[in-house]
Amino acid sequence: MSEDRIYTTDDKGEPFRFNENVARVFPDMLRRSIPGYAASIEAIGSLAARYVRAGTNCYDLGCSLGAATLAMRQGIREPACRIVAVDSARAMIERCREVIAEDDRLNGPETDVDVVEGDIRDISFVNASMVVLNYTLQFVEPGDRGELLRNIREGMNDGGVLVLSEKVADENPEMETLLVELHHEHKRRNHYSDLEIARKRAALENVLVPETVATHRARLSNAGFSHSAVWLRYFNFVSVIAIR
Ligand code: GEK
Repeated sequence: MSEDRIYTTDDKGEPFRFNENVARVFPDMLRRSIPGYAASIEAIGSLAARYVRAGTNCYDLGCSLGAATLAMRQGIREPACRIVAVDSARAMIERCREVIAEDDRLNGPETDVDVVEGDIRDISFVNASMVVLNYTLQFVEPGDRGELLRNIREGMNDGGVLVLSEKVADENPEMETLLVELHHEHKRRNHYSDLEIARKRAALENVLVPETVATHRARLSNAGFSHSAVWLRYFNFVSVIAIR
């Protein structure tokens, strides 16, 4: 796995982008940066086993290199399903296609996967029993998030599951400061320097826009999801499941 050293050298003070440099080191970046990332992927596999129905579609939105897609593929117990993996970053999609082709070769394509380069705001969702937004909604403009969730919900079957994982903000400024500091300590333990942490934070400003857990859950409810629950929280990173 290539090591993420992007902000040791490569800093021109530009906003963060999902380019070739990022795609090359991405698994290492997520593993060292997102507390709870591995747990989110593991749970996506378990939820696929429980919720995905025969002959339905699953969507992995902002699939990056396809980690959640592979977890769903391994978890699905039913026949004739299809996973649609979508990302707008060409560098991610190119590598994701290689990852899926390798999985086809090693494990056989029991569940078909379509890897689509595109914006998740432009996708039509149909006959979906599972939809995953694993740390992706945070990159969508806040004003577009409600409509996206309504579109997703409209394309889901009754009883289908949405997994929404996000970096979140806290309503209370003191708690917010504490959670951010705990996250930065976590990154230091994972061998990011103070300079790398500070540069990455600046690059993500206005690119990754976190909201509170209450805002996310209210939006899910407004979009028509019947109930939701936080199943994972690790500092300022949460994962929510919502049922159609
Ligand atoms: C994982 N889910 O490994 N349309 C399509 N893709 C988008 C959009 C958009 N509007 N906005 C952002 N992306 C993955 C990790 S990473 C999380 C997801 C992170 C894509 C973007 O190109 C990137 O690949 C992904 O969302 C977010 O479980 O980097 O913190």
